[in-house]
Amino acid sequence: MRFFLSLERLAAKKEGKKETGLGLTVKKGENFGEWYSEVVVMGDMIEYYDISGCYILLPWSYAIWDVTLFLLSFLQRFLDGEIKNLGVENAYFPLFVSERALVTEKKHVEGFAPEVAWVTKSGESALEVPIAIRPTSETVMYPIFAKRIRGHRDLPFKINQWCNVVRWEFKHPTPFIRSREFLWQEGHTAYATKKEADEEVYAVLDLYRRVYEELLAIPVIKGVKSEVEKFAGGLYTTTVEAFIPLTGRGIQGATSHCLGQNFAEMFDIVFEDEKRERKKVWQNSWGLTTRTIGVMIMVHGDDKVPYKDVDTQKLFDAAASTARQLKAAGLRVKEDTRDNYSPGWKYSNWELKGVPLRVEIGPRDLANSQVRVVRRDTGAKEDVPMDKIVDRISELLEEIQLQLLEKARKERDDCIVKAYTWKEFMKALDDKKMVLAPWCDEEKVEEDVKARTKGESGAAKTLCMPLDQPDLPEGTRCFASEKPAKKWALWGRSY
Ligand code: 87F
Repeated sequence: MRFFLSLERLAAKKEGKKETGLGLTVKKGENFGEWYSEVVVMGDMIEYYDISGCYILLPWSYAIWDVTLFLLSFLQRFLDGEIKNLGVENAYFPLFVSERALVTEKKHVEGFAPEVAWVTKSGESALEVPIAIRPTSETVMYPIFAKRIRGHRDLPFKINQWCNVVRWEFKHPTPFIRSREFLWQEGHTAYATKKEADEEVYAVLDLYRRVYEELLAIPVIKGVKSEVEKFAGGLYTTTVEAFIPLTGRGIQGATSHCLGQNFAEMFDIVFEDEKRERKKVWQNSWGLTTRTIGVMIMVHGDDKVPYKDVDTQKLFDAAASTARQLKAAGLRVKEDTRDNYSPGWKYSNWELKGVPLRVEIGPRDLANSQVRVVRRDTGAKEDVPMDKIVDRISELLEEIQLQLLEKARKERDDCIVKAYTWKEFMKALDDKKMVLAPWCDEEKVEEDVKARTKGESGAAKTLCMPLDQPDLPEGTRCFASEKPAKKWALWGRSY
């Protein structure tokens, strides 16, 4: 799968659309990669940039990040608010990392080293020591943890940062899904005991589940990563895994790690406990990125670009009053008062951007003191009396949100197949399914499965060991090694 369109072709398509009123040229089910590229460009979400793997997040997509994560009015600044509810404070650390700090925790950077970008020059002169651009902030933050954590009263110590990070990836880039610079929040915390750290790992994981399910209407599976797939610098990694039905690929939605005491050891983050003994702290780190936006487009994007004629008379006053009421009720409203486009063209334009609910006001509506409300997901139209607009539209938005989640959940569930044997496993993979299989939980077996499934569309790997485990009767064997199975693991190809 390639997500690629030349800049020129895209520009031409965009221009062509303006002139002809036509929208997408490919269907989601026919060429998913091209469809995705078209949607993010023609929906005014992304502009391409002259550095490969870097994209401009236009207001229409940035608003999703903003609204979802900072300002979401009806869920009250959802994620930021919830992070603060966990007792975590926001702070900001520098973009640049010294080489010395970066290699303090060798194991953590080892596998990632090729992805680290360096600044080597200022103007024409070489820097005395090159400076790395943060790919993640463990090595930036933990010296400060070491300095500020002294006694048990300084714990727990909890910091979150909203920022950009840079990872010079060499895999094929895809807007939102895999870009060389992306936005995220990274939470970093330190506790006196493992028990407290464990509890937070799962509290944060559930928060991430809620971002996906409650805000973006995307079902996710909570689970633990295998030893092969976990973050090597930590103790264990938990994940929320989403699924893209059309490509049959799993995708990691966000992660919450328990780092154990590895970083405490390397950065000397110690505290004096009640008995005046020196102890290493237990640490976690967790992050959620702008990948969320890409997953949302991939799961819920559609081919809808209708074009129809309606009365072209502009009823700006009625539109303004409607918008005012809806905004006062905390809804996000955009009035489109452009008079150089036909209503049909405007419908197409907003459909392309994914607006869930359209309110039309024509002369007949005005005469009847009503507006016409059109749902994107079902296409259903209904006339709503002007004095009931706020209640009815709030209700409809709630309903759309729930139905989107249910629809995506059903589609996802239909793509999970249980396999007890290698043959069943391969059949399911070929059918673009995720596979739930009894597993012996041995690293060598996972590497072996990877090797045996390596093909054009990439090897299969464990996505996670779901927290919610089906029954595993005594005597069940691993689908791959035929050794006694220890747990159910979810396998699949992934992004
Ligand atoms: C790329 C280059 C250098 C991922 C990297 O998941 C280092 C890294 O440490 C690296 N790519 N990682 C793992 C990040 C771990 C962790 N950091 C805080 C998270 C969530 C937020």
